[in-house]
Amino acid sequence: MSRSISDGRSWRQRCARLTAVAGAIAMVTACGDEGTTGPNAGRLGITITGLPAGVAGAVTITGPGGFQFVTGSSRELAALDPGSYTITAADVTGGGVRYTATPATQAVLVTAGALATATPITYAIRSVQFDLAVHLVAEGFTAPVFLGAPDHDARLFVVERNGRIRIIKNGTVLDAPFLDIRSRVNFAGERGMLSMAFDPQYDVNGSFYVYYVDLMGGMVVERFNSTPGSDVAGASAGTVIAFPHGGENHHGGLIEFGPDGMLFVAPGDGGCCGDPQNNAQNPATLLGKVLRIDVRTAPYVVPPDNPFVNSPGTRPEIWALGLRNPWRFSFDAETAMLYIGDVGQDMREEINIASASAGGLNYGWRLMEGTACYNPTSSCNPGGQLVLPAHQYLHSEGCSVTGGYVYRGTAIPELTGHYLYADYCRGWLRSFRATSGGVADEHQSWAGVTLPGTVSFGRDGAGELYMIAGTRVWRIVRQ
Ligand SMILES: [Ca+2]
Repeated sequence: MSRSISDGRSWRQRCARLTAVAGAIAMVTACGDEGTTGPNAGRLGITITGLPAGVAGAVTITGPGGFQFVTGSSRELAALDPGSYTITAADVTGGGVRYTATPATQAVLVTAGALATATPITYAIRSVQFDLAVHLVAEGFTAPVFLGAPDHDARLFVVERNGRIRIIKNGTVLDAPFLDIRSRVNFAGERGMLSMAFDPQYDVNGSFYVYYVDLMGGMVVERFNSTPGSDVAGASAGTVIAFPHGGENHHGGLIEFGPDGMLFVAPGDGGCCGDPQNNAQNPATLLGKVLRIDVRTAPYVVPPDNPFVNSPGTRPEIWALGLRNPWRFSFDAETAMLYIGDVGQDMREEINIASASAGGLNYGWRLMEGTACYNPTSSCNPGGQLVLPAHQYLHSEGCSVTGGYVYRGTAIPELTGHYLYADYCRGWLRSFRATSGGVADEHQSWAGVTLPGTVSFGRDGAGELYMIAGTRVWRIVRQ
């Protein structure tokens, strides 16, 4: 699959052609001026090797005057303005195999009347020659269920499902909890305090949010104010949003701010079996959805660009629908993508990927479980409107997906951009990297990690990732 937009002619010819086709002034600007001819023109030779037939490279050459050219194969560029040119070679995929280029970037000086030659770009199959492991960070927690930290904060905040937040500081669990609202949290079965999120302005306002099941069985997002950097939370600033649930399971469990600064909340479908109330497809309830609200003011407001603000009968807080128990979701700010691990019914565990700005998507439940019809058992997606998972696995491989994060830390550079997830029963750790189109690619199974009972991942202030199982918190490291 070629990503090249070149046609073998000089860049000046290509620009003229594209301009004629597109009729766009912008394209003329993007191409720079009319180029250089005669004795003042320079040339640049590009060599691309290592790819099998039918797989094109992805090499971008930029230079003076807004010059830009993309090629998938070796070629010589002519009629170039003298100056410094930057050559960037991106990874490509062919036949399910990813190829990485060396050098990935280089600068070449083009001089008048001469041929400059770039260092040959060699593609090779990307290989992983290491494994991951986990190192114990701390233990002895009561039903730890989540871990987070403000950006660039060295502390780790561990949410205990009974209603406390504990701090790990300099490798030690502090005696005094950061927060203790056990008297208000329904801690039984799957219920409890399930996650927390730091305000995007935490370093200024010290605010954070918790998501829990209250004593009446309802779902609550509550805001607390504190002094930034303090090891003890301040007073409650009140309920942000609350809504009934009443079921014994499928509360969802995560709250997180998106790259847009809005708070996302993902409640489960209300519990039981097969979503008997059909909540996930019911636009009048918040259950089985992803919600998006603006909490910069109290009470919260619905962002005007939410997808259903003008749809009568649909709760305007709804960002996405058709979810069963989106226990863990996360944003990858780098690519502005949303990953949702949706726990399946009896057959299929799934991970969904979408642009963080794509509202109104229907992820299918209870019409579908993963890629299969559920209820009804056939003709469940006649219009093709439902969003199918980017990845699923069957219950022959596990029982319940624990969604994780895209790795953006610095300790394991090879893992950068890869999404990690686990299975609660089997305790395996796997990863994939999503293409820009949201397709799961480069699947890896990390044999060095087996942690049955992995209930959640965590992410610290530097982007390193953690796994939580039993009473323990583990850090994911390179083996
Ligand atoms: Ca689905």
